[in-house]
Amino acid sequence: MNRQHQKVIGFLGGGQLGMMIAACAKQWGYRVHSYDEHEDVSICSYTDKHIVGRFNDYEAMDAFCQTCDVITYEFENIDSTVVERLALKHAIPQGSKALWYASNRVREQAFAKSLAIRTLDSIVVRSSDELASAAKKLGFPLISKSVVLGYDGHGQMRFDSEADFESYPDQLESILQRFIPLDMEVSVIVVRGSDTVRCFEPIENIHTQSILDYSISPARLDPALKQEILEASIKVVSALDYQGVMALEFFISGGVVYFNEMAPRVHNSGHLTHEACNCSQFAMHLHSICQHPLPRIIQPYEAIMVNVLGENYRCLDRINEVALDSAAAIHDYHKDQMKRNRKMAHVTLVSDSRQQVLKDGMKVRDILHGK
Ligand code: AIR
Repeated sequence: MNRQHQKVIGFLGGGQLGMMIAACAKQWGYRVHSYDEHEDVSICSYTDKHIVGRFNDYEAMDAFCQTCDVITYEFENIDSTVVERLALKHAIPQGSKALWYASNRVREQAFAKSLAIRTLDSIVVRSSDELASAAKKLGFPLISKSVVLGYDGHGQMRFDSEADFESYPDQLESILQRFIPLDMEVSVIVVRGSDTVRCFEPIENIHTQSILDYSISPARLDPALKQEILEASIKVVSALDYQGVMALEFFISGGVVYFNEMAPRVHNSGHLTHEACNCSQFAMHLHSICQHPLPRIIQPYEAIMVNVLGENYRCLDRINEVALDSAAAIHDYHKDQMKRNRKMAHVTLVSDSRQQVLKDGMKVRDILHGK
């Protein structure tokens, strides 16, 4: 029998991130309603009711929220001004402030600076002429990142000399930064409840062509840098009056920490918490938005998570046929269409030995790459 008295959790956005929170919500006995621009999205494997609509349609989103007890968003491409209006009437514990900053790189960088968190120098550009004058100040190599709608490497370009500026699309607003050699890219998954803030162990991220390739946890960090990163993360989540899971990304270059970006939602790098920790980022997010007390986070395992993109998806079945010392868990996103560079699934491996889990993780990655 269904526990029909249970709360309805509403999801704005129904991709894999929403899907994994929804799976946890269903396990706990909640009902799930979802709203997305597309039919047949990942969350549909778990949802009780799915509505298709635009992410800037206040009336449709308001009608959707009326059917839910608590609402969460899982994607930055939702209009923050609409969420601001909705939050006046409905329970949206993440609020709209974090979304407003995170959906625009100029605002996001200025916000970090206002909290005295170190960022890379950046200049806003809108044309190849502006690129040329900014390049004189910053020096090569450079990277431009579009101010809005830039996830998974969308809207990023690298420039090694002025000759590369020709390919820059006119009118595109980007922030331009020096492309610096990195010691490490690190993310922190932080969760803020009604009266507690908890952090997962920092995670080491390896990107290939600006898309997360694999993540390792815990990150091999100098204790002082780890402390600095955790303090900055707690400062951000608290300043935004945010409730839920938030991810912050940092660069470490020459032993110095720089804030890169934040995501007011669960995060790809945090997927490994599902197997590595006593409480996953998905469960923590639910605890937080449902106003439950937050459990203390414990991570008994060394973990690696390998992403599976469209071009690697056909090799996924081979993973279960290989003998590995570490336990490998496949998470399929149930997407309706396979595309190059589209995240289709991930594989997490855990072990008590870091060396072993890295070895097995690289084996899995090789299999996915057809080796
Ligand atoms: N997502 C959101 N920001 C970054 C990522 N990866 C997730 C969300 C969103 C889904 O990606 O879960 O709903 C969209 O995936 P796709 O493949 O349709 O672009």
